[in-house]
Amino acid sequence: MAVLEGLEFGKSDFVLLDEVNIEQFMENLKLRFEKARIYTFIGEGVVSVNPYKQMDIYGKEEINAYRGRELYENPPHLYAVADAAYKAMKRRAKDTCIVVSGESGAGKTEASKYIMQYIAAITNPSQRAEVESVKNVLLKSNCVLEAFGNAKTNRNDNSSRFGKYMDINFNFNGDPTGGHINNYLLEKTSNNDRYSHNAVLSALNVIGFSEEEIHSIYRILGTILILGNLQFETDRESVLVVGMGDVSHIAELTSTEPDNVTKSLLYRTVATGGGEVIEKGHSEKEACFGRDAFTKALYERLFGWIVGRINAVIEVKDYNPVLHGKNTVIGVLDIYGFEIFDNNSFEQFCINYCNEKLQQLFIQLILCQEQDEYRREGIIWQHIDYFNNQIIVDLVEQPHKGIISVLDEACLSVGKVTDTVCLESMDVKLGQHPHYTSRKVGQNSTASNRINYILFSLAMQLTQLHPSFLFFPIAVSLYNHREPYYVRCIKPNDIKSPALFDDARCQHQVAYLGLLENVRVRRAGFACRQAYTRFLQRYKMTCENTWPNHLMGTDREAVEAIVTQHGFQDDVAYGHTMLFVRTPKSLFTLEQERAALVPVLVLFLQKVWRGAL
Ligand code: AOV
Ligand code: MG
Repeated sequence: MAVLEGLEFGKSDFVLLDEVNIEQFMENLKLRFEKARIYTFIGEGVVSVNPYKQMDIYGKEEINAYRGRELYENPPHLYAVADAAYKAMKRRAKDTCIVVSGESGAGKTEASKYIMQYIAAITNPSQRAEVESVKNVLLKSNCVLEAFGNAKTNRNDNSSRFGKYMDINFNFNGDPTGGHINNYLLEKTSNNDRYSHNAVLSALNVIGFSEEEIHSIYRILGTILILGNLQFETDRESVLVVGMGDVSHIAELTSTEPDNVTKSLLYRTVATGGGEVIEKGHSEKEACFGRDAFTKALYERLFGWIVGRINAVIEVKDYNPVLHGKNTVIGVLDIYGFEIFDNNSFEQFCINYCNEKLQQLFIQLILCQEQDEYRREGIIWQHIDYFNNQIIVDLVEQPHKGIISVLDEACLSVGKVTDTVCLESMDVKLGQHPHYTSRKVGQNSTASNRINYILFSLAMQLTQLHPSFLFFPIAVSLYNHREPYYVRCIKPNDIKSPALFDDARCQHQVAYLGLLENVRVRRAGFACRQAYTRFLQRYKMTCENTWPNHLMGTDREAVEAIVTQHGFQDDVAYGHTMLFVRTPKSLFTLEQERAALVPVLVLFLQKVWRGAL
């Protein structure tokens, strides 16, 4: 809980609301946005509203203010969450992950970059060269990945078309030793002019790409660009490429003969019934389809190769557990956000499914984590109701009757199954599902029914189905054992304005992100918790029985003495190893008292040192 902000900026933690209801939540969110306070805590997580303008809150001064401090000691910030994850990793040798979620354009990628920059800034104080180079590569890789993996959409000028899970490995010192990037590429569209050629080139150099490799990248990009623009024409039943100059250019870039290029664009190899292999000419439509598939495959391979190349540079090498201690990890997950366009395709289906899956993980972990901690510490817990989106996830992935399974079946009989047949099969299998609306009905439905939109997207080219997105949910569940920290991003309006807080749009996001339930869970439980030793260390000066040292049997008894002296014994519960405080106000009181005592104490100590006492 931030003690440094006045009430005119609203409540810095939603758990401090007088009452937890949507009106108060929205009022606080709006007030803070209007006062340029874009971050607000919910316990250890942070809600972020995209400011759509540069904020002067990411400098050295802020980094120093958050380094190694407790959450409530500073105003809410991404840095506070990053520091909490870092502390858990360093002090308790915990693997942690920071999950950044929110819809397209809500600010996930920006947030994950600030988090990475913070972690880079607070580590390696001794400036060891090998650690610096790992940090450099990790930071620079963002620029390269964005240049190749982001594109402009209606929703976001710099929209991530790939999901990214970036792991940073640390040694016992808390310094980065390497990392790994998992990418989940969906859309193969880019050459983004947002990134200056020079910036990308310099990033490629820092990462360690050789001149030859960089040259190859540009040659492949050139090929992709020319290929993508190739046109075909039909002349007396045979299909031809329009403009042979382009073909020669592609041949030159790919070091092959023009004949090979035309052949691969206009023909395919088919096995006949008699075991013979023959070449069959494409129709004009088939040639276009082949060209697109080829271009996309080329792009995907290039992207995959670049990620692989970065991984090879940053992977942890020569790790010696005896010398370096346990190898711990902080992961930062930044995926493509939920999106709806006028025309939605299979990509939107995948993107939105991944977001549902992520929300499911949030629900499970937030509740399980709380429940686990209370159980471990012997505290009694009250259950809170929440909307469990498992039902939506089931609609998509249930074996034998979920949407994916219907699509799978259709893929097995490509050529025989039409879009209509596929959609009918879905009607039969899913017609009874409460969140399924048949496409026939769905065409007239409203924006509030998300699944309708997903189903709109199913009139698609089934042959393009790519299974890589299915790995994403599996990969996410692998991180279940990590301690998660959440950044929940909200997009304030659809016109990228720094001044407009669109109430309805924001409220919709607050609802589907489950933020109110999150606050309730946090409040019904205990808003703050601290290990006895740490609590004692910080507040022992506020109680005569514990200052300078307590003579009680255990730290817990000493903590009880402090709590009782300050009169908030009804606001706490004593766990096996930590104190749970229901309302943060109690801690505020202690914090204030401590703040008032520190100067007195400093004066006292100075006198002692000077021998005046
Ligand atoms: P996204 O990652 O959530 O969308 P971005 O992080 O790309 O969204 O943010 C979209 C744009 O909003 C950025 O390009 C910035 O112009 C602006 N923005 C976001 N956060 C900040 C910030 N903290 N300060 C200033 N401007 C910001 V997508 O990748 O589309 O789901 O697939
Ligand atoms: Mg993004």
